Amino acid sequence: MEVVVPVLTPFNKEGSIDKDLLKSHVQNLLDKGVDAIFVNGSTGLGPSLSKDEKKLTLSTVAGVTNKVIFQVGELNLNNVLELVKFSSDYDIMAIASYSPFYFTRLPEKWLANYFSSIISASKHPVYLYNYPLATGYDISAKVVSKYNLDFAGVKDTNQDLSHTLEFKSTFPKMKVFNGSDTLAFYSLLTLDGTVASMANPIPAVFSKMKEYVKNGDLRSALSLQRVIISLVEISRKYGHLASLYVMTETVQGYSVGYPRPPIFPLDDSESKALKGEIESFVKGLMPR
Ligand code: FW2
Repeated sequence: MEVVVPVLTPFNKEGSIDKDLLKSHVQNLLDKGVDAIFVNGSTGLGPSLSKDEKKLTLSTVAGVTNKVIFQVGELNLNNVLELVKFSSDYDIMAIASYSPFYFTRLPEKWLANYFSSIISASKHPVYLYNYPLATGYDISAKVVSKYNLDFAGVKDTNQDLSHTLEFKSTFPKMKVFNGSDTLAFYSLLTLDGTVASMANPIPAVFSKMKEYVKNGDLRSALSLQRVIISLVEISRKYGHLASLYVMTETVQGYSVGYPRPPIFPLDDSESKALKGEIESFVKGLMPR
């Protein structure tokens, strides 16, 4: 059972990646008990990172830990395969990719071709990142089975847990994660773990929840899930992705820089209001 963090990518005001902030954030997440780091995910603004920036996030995070899943998805398959090749020099757990997005009505077979090209090129295990709401494509267990895609794992970002569970029942050996913060407890209980953006600001809550689930104290685990849901609701009011930067700084006490437009940083009054809400919510409530 694992807590995986889709790590935020810290940018400076000019829009370049701040490697030092990324390194120290990753180190803190590991110190707080998370099991692995998902690099270039949605939370890491992966779809807006260039190929070279994706390489930079990998080399930076791999300098801290080998518990890394490296997301390589792009709309140019040559770039994707270059990233796959680049990853072969690193000792990491796995690579992952979402579907090519934006283009509508791609035949299922083309999507399968995209993933099988990655699988054939990779020396690392390959995980599917299935996020139908964002990509427009649902690479379900049935699709994976139909095209014999040899995925070692899947991160299914889906509010329908039964959709994620179908991967486990179809492929018992596959590592199966759900990627929704609001289902983290259920993912820990029924799957191989959770990939949770909220673990950026509150890693210790997730590791505690995992411990409760392990020890069978489901009531306590569920009370932490409720805390997570409340924080997700607060963050969504201001824009979830940008809010995570402010929340992480507020709760953890260090800067993780800024998001990069079109994920606009919160302005001063929004940051202040969000900080106020978080501080009053968090105070005395939970381990940090
Ligand atoms: C990622 C995740 C979490 C997301 C979820 C979407 O890569 O950022 O899927 O936060 O709202 O796995």
